Amino acid sequence: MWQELDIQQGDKRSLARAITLVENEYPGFEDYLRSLNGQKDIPVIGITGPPGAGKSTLVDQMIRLLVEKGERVAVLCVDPSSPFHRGAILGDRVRMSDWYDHPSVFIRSLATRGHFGGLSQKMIEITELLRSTPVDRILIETVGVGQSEIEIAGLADTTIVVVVPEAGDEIQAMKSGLMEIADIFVVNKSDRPEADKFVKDLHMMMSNGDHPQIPVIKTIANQNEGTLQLYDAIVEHQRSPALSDKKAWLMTEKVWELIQSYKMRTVNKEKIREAVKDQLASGKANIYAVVDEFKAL
Ligand SMILES: Nc1nc2c(ncn2[C@@H]2O[C@H](COP(=O)(O)OP(=O)(O)O)[C@@H](O)[C@H]2O)c(=O)[nH]1
Ligand SMILES: [Mg+2]
Repeated sequence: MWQELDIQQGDKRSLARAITLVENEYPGFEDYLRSLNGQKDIPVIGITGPPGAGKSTLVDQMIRLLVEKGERVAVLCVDPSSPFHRGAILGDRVRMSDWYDHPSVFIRSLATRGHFGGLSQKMIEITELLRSTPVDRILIETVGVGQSEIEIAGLADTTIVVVVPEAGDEIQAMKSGLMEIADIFVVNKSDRPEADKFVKDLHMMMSNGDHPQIPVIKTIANQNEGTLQLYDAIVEHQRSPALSDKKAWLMTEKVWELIQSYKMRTVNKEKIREAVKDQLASGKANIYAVVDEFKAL
């Protein structure tokens, strides 16, 4: 089964199959992941932002640009609202189908729930898998901001936060967390009249306080405007000395995340629920009795 997978030669069907097997923790998947020795330093670009901000449109334009430059691109999409799958609405499907069948492009959606292991664990493992294939760049689209648990900052070398121009008040409400994770801000939908004011406010917000000055790129993704500027900003970030420091931090984050997942593997929430019910039924529920029963496993 695993031996038949020929991902290091760039066979897309093998890669799709390998991802499914890893996603479902098919027996032997851990040995398989360890056996991949081709891990190269392939730049990983994360694109995050609220639903509807234009992330997929931007990724679509970015694929076009990279393919035109002769690059091979892998795209991992972890956005439940994304049209980056074959079952999407007609317009998007037509647009994207070009890429699904393009020999230099591999696109994969990752379910946000329903697979074994945690989502972060799967994102790390699949990114490592993609690194073992002959690609030049990996793009990961995740829906971010707010309630979402999808954490891209610990995964991507360059994190792009996509926002859209909104009323001045809302920028204040923008999670300061975004400032911490963004290497590049994209203000998409710059065809909106309030775009310039928004960009100005964004710069102002960054100059107040001790936020670093993050590049802000204006784009109109559905008209392919600003894509080239974004590409330049990505290249600049990937060449910056700051990135070599970030790499150690990133790998530490990933190791930490994987250890956490592996350690939790034997902890079964259903069984905890049973034990909790017993505790509650006893009339003097003790939280530590349950914790101790499970933490030692
Ligand atoms: N007006 C305008 N619409 C855009 C722009 N970029 C994307 N859209 C539209 O916004 C909608 C959401 O885009 P999508 O890429 O699916 O957003 P995602 O949820 O962040 O992936 C789609 O209908 C796009 O065509 C833009 O720059 N300006
Ligand atoms: Mg999307």
